[in-house]
Amino acid sequence: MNNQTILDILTQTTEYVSGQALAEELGVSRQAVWKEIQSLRSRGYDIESVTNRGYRLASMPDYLNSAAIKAALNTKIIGSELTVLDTVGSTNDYLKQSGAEGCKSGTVAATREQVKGKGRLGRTWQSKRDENIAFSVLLRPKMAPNEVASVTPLTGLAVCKALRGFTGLDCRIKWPNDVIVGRKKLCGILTEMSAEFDAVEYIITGIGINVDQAVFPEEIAYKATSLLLETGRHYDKNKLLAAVLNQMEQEFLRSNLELTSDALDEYSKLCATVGKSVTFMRGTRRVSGMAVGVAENGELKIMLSDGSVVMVNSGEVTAQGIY
Ligand code: BT5
Repeated sequence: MNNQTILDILTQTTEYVSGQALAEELGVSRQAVWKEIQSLRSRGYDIESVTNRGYRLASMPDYLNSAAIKAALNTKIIGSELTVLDTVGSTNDYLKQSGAEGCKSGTVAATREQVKGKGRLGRTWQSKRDENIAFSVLLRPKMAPNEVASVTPLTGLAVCKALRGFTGLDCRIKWPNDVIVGRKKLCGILTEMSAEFDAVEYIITGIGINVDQAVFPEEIAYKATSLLLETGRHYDKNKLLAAVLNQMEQEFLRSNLELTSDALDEYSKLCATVGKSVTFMRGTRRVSGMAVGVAENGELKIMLSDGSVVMVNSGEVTAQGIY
């Protein structure tokens, strides 16, 4: 018998469901239902049982679990296949394997623990078990590899809006796609793709959000923050993850994965880098300028001291006042 199915039924109602009804719906014995209820209880699901009425889900475990995420999801594509792993090296790498095996567009892999989280350019992403959210989304858009650049800012925009809506915090985007609060990093995004010469096979967008972590390792403590540190509150990680997935689907469908003028406008307004003095590497030289906007292809527009405007598409741009 499948846990998911009993959970699916119990999460869809606040009423009691009789053991008989569950058994009939699942095509199993009442004894099998009872065993499964015991197993769910041992994993942290608080399931009440009342004679002659049946079972009722009183509360779910606080850690990431697919039933709770699905209960708060209102998407058609993103999350139509959704797995929550107990532990994994990297959710991006996990989905790469699923992508190679043909998983469908919109597949999501989240994990309670990520032990080899990846940042950009070979850096690492640190995350503690059950304290933070780490997940990846695989998409199979019909686009050329050079069009994929829009996905990163669109994801940053979606995550930033979802976090603002969910927490009320004044979250901003640090170009290209960190989500920050004040001067500190709350969320990192890593987009990777597999492509043929002229067509994308799949894109994987991996997102790490610091939720309940109160203490960060020394080397990142000066620049990392979490929802707990910012608000003093514990947020429901399952609802938060669902809110981010809901917003991502809305943003992606609305823009057809292009950086439309509406999306660009919103992105620029939420971008903390725009309007700041910045420095960046040009060849071997460090150059300073003023970030004046974001271009349609997601590049950062920087005005130099002679008034000329240059575009920067990746790499490191350091904005004054932000880590
Ligand atoms: C990122 O890279 O910010 C992308 C992070 C993406 C993580 C997600 S989690 C799910 C999915 N699976 C993966 O394996 N990865 C994705 P970057 O801009 O290169 O920033 C990395 C730098 O952020 C590190 O070198 C640290 O300085 C810092 N850092 C590491 N962990 C952090 C944390 N939890 N909070 C804030 N900063 C952190």
